[in-house]
Amino acid sequence: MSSVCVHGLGYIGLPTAAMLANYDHDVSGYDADTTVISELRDGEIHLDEPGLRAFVTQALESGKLELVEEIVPAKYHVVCVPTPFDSDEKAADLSYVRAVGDAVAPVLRTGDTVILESTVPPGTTTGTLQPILEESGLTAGDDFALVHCPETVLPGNIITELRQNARIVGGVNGISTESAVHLYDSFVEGEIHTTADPTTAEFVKLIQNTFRDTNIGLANEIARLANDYGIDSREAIEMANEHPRVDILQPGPGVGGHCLPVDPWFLGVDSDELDLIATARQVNDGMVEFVAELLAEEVNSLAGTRIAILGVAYKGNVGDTRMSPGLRLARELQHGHRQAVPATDGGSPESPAVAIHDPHVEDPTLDLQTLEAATIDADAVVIATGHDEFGDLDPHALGERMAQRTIIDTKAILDPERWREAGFTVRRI
Ligand code: SAJ
Repeated sequence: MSSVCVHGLGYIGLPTAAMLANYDHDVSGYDADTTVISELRDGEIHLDEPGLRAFVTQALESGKLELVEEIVPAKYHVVCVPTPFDSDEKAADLSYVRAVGDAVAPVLRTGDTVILESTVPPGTTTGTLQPILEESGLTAGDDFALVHCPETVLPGNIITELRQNARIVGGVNGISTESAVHLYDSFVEGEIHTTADPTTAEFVKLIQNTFRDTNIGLANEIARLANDYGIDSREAIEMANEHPRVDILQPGPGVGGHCLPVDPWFLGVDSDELDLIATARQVNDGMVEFVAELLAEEVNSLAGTRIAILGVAYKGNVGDTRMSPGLRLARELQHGHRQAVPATDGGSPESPAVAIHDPHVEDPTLDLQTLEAATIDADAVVIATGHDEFGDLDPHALGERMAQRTIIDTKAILDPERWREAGFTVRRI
């Protein structure tokens, strides 16, 4: 089996490194953040992902995964570093990709393969990474293989999807593509497809997440329309999806995470063609304001009320809060929302007191409270994340603690009849 250096031990890199090691490759796991390395050495996994701890432990204990503080020569370099988006500049921050290029170039040898898995604007592999690597004096395609192979795994199900998902492999030439296919073939059970070049593979990844974001944007607009008509959007979408060629996703408080809210903008970095896609983004971002409006309708005036937000992870059963709709709603209620908060003293709107609770999130920078503390004397509760725990909430126990029995279920995980029977006013998106 081959030697592989995995660059970046985050949500994608760490499981990928462990996967390759558990499939008998000799893997060096590198992260520029030395605390990640030292925590992993102490047996701490910094990510909340089902099954990951045991999977990584197995790889480390077998000796096949070694944690390294310097980049080492390897037959394969697999790059899984973050590529954040600067929404003000409308530009992707490729500094981590460039840093990997700078660090790999001095150790690159003839016959090696460099695979970029990070999500990037089309053209990055050949336009940004390739020239940096070629500072080694070697030429991509002739001397070393250069490939984009986007990761596609769903947080919460990463280990299964790493094995089972189809992969898209686009190299700068046939030999590059073949070399990467050979590596993925050692653990991927899904189909491995090849594209003409890395740019197509980069584009494919972006349009996958854009399809999902735009579809959710449609669902969210449908939810707002359904609200105007006084009907249940979930029932309407379920019925619409009975048609064999209709598949509308679910509405909610907005779209979070590090992929769907960001990747559609990557498509527009070098293009002015974002119309529908940009509108869907705005619809999704506007959902927190819609939730605040629903709240204001139910408690009459938000000023002076206590609101409990349950769920600040970006989606159900994960602990990741990046671009979380729950946190955005908290900020909207406390600082941003003007229409829902009537002015009380000459135009200065008064905000409600907002408490947050999330059983999956550990973050000392957030003022997270227990369920009891967050909901005591609350005038309304908002379910902002579809954690399984929230589906098991007892309406009687919750109602006894609250000042008013109002619940906004943005993820439709509660049985509305049961909660209405317990005296609750229930609104859902
Ligand atoms: N959401 C809805 N309605 C839905 C589905 C999701 O509002 O019907 C929301 C979620 O609550 C969450 C957000 O969308 O806030 C994103 O969640 P997600 O589960 O749709 O996706 P991610 O961001 O966890 O992972 C996506 C996946 N992409 C696709 O399904 C096309 C995953 O396969 C990618 O690997 C990942 O992005 C990535 O890394 O790009």
